[in-house]
Amino acid sequence: MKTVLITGATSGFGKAMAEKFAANHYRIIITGRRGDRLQELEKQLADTYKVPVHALEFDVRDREAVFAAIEQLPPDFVTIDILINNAGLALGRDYFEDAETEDWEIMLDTNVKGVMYVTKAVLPKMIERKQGHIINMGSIAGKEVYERGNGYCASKFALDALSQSMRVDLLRHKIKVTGIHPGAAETEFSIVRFKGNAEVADKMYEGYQPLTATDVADVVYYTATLPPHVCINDLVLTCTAQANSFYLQR
Ligand code: NDP
Ligand code: 8X3
Repeated sequence: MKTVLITGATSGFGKAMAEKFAANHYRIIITGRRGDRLQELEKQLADTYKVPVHALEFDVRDREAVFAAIEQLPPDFVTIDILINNAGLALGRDYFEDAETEDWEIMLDTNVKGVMYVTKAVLPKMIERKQGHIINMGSIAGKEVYERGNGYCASKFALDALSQSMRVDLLRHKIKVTGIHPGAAETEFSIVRFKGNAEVADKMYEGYQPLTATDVADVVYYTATLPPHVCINDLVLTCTAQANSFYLQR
């Protein structure tokens, strides 16, 4: 039985991926900051799919907490085959001059440094075994900028560079690295971005059919289950109503 660690599994893509992998008999490690949701999902996956599930509660920005959590994994869960760096967020949608510097800090710390910490903590065992797959959840916002996307776009462009760097550096250890770049998908992403303003968040998905978390989870699962000699390096997916970063047909 293979083991997958999914960061940011309390909602959206991460939760859908946990369900997809559990349904396909993977051993699951789920992470996030909201302990109540983690507990609920741990129970749901174990009860429904009868697979071993372990929940780790930590903030990916907290370097010490990240390393401590990975070090404390129970013996059955230490051999991680697939790491999905999914935890991330956007905060604010303002012109550069109006954007909050604190929002920039949080996005860069979470979307870039958080991925570096978690990956560095998980890597030693993958290197030892000379196998593993790291999947980083980028964004179409990391391929092309859009108006008022400044800090979020910068964080996802940086993550794209990081995925490319990891792929080159980890090649000699036979570790696959995949960057996945979804376009607009309806999750809690916009509620978080607009700081709880559901009315503004809902408008983001009006008049067209966005991606769902399940659509993204299915694509990630496909990427993760290809034969050992095949690696999708980089994959952009959008709903059919979207082309490029913010061109939507409504
Ligand atoms: P959600 O808001 O639904 O989920 C985000 C997840 O990230 C939650 O589980 C949250 O858990 C976790 N998270 C956020 N900050 C931290 C942190 N500091 N430490 C630990 N966990 C954290 O959004 P999505 O599912 O849509 O987003 C998942 C990823 O996909 C993100 O990286 C996002 O940038 C990216 N993405 C989203 C798109 C979209 O349109 N929805 C499109 C392209 C990419 P908790 O709050 O419990 O910590
Ligand atoms: C989230 C997608 O286009 O809202 O990464 O930035 S977008």
